[in-house]
Amino acid sequence: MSRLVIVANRVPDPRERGASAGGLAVALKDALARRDSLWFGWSGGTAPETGTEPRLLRKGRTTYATLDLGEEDYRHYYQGFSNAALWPVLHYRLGIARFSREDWLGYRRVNAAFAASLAPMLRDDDTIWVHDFHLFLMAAELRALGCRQKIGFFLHVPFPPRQVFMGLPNAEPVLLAMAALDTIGVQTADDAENLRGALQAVGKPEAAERVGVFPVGIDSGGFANLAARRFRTREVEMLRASLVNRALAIGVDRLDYTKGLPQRIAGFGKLLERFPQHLSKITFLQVAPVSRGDVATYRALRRELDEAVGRINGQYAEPDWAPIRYITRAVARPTLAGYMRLARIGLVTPLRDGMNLVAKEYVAAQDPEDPGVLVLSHFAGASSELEGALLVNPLDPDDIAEALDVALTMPADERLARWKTMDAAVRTTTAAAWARSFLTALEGEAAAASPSKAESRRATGRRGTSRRAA
Ligand code: ADQ
Repeated sequence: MSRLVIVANRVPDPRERGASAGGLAVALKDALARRDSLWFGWSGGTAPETGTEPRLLRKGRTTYATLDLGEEDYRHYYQGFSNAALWPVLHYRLGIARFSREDWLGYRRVNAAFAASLAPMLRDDDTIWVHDFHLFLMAAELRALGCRQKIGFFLHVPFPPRQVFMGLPNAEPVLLAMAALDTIGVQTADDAENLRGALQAVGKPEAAERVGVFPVGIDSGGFANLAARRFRTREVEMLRASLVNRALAIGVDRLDYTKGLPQRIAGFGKLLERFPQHLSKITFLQVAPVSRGDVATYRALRRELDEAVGRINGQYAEPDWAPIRYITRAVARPTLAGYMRLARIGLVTPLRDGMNLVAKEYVAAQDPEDPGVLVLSHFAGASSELEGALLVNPLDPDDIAEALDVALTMPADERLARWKTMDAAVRTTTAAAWARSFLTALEGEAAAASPSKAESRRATGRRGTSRRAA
């Protein structure tokens, strides 16, 4: 089988395995296990100038090739165009996007530099799969260098309606560059419709036809096992003991303005105000490690949350109960899995989200005998698959409060019935299924069909690496 070349802004650290590895590494695990692969992208480090010769590291059948970013390029390509312009626009937040020509030039420069550095490493029959909005121009740059391989692209975040995207001063060159792709994957039918509309508007109807929907998933069996095992550990036991029989609601997010955290805190405050019967009966644990702490919007968000949490705790806390526990440090994934299993409510209320894997992880983590309730934003991609969730408008604190009240009083048989439909969905659209269906679209049936070793082991009931790694 031909080699798979993954191109992504960040390359995972090959020393981190299984549960501790980054999201994309986990999602691609099965795809990478079945064939030789090259993973190319940014090392995560900076240097005076962006590198040209990638550092190579081989592990198993995968070679990791990384470049440092020059300090200017880090500022303009990463902090600037990717995080301050594309990220908000793609999440429908045109009003807070910051545009500058220097950032756009930096973005073009890095996409071109990555392509120039990757091109000499490519073999004629490689299949190239580019990930996410940092690298919209990559395929066009590779084509300009004469690369004729199949190139696919997956957008992990939403794609907004054409009228919103066109607010990006460089919308047109970005869309034109996407016409160089053979397969363009997005998370939901809405994203596909929006992207097709935008491609048609710039005169690329043939590219619009290459857009397909590939909802990303998790390793649901692996996560369920992890949660069940971690449930019995000291950390989870300590949390359980500290609740003193109160219900736990949990939120787990990167600290990002797309995740709807101030609105979520306000919704929880509304619950305490409007439904005082729950006072001292529920504890809300929000885990939100700081991300992009060097961007001003993110620092402002942190201050806003500190204040909101303090206000609600000050207003409602008792000497033996604080309504909100708020952690901005990272918590290890296995521990989070155990916490999710303990929580009666999973509170996942992004203002916009490509998919939101936390919603799926919460479902997978539940005890099948006594599952909790998922309160989920209409505006997360996951809402189209998880029909058993209580769907809310994340901008409306009253809606969140009412859903929390329903969740807290929901009879066990309804909880179970709702969870079963969600669990079936999460077990169907797994990470492995996502990668397989995308690669089938890109390469054709035959190339992507043979099962990986990990899948064969699972099918025959033998312990696979995902379980051991957890
Ligand atoms: P993210 O915006 O990072 O991903 P999400 O899909 O929710 O959002 O989370 C990714 C992973 O990070 C999950 O596995 C989650 O458990 C983990 N994580 C989140 N908060 C954490 C915390 N506090 N501590 C430890 N781990 C945490 C982008 C898009 C999403 C899309 C994914 C995958 O923005 O919409 O679902 O890519 O395509």
